[in-house]
Amino acid sequence: MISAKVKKTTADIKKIKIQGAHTIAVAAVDSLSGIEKISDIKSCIKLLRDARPTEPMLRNSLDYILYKKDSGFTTKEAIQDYHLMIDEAVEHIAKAGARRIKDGMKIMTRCHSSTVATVLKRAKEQGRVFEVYVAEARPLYQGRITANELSKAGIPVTLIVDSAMRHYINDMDLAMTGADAITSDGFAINKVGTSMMALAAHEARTEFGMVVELLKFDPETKLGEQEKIEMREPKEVWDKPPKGVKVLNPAFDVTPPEYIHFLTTEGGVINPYTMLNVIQSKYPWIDISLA
Ligand code: RUB
Repeated sequence: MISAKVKKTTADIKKIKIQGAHTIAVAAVDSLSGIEKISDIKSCIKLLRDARPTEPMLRNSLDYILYKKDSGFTTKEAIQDYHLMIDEAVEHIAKAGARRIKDGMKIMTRCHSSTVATVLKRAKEQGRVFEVYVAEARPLYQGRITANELSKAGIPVTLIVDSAMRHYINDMDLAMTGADAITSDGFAINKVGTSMMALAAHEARTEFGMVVELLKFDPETKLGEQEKIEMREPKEVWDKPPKGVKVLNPAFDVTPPEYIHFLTTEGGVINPYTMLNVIQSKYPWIDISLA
């Protein structure tokens, strides 16, 4: 049986009422609370894991709950354990990420990544003085969530449209985003337009990095699967386009590893090519060989 809470959470994830890889994964795991029967858990997980296709952290997190249930944990214990693991991961990322933020820096980011926001807020709490340019991430403008959150934390923020990223990148000391997925060959998938930001940063010789939990690694890519790019409704871009005009709305794009200077993870600051090794030692329960 699928609970009303799981149905609602799945719907909210699909509609982007719940957004960002980390928040999606945590909401999905939390929605399993109170469901103990393994057959019910499996039905709920089946529904939740496909709520958005480009979200390995969602799938890895749900797999973790199943793994813990198989090891004899109650659902409540498995969820508590998951929270401990994920909170510890974010704490490591916040510490390592904040170290890279120096006084006087101008930093560009885009869309809304809770992980990026946590790093920037941590640097601010530590007394660092810096400012952030946020690209808005049309069509759903999640950049406004970031701008609002950082501004409330007392960080000076400037909002720009996505197409102004290259115009301002020369003024930046650092460009930094979150990620939804990292593949076995080190490619990173994040909100569509991120690859343009990385490209502009590369051209301007501005450092570009990502702050990312290791659970965003997609084990299926180890077997040669390509990360699926979610296609969203065209009407998010243009509600009623004129007849004859086709609208495409990919949610994400792919940034090649050669444009990514660092990945700040709970396993340390690494380059994208080494993600596989780090995740294997940190989370051996992710069955990479048989994925
Ligand atoms: C959000 C997005 C975020 C990543 C990382 O896209 O691309 O950068 O999910 O976020 P959407 P986090 O709004 O379509 O979900 O660091 O919070 O996991």
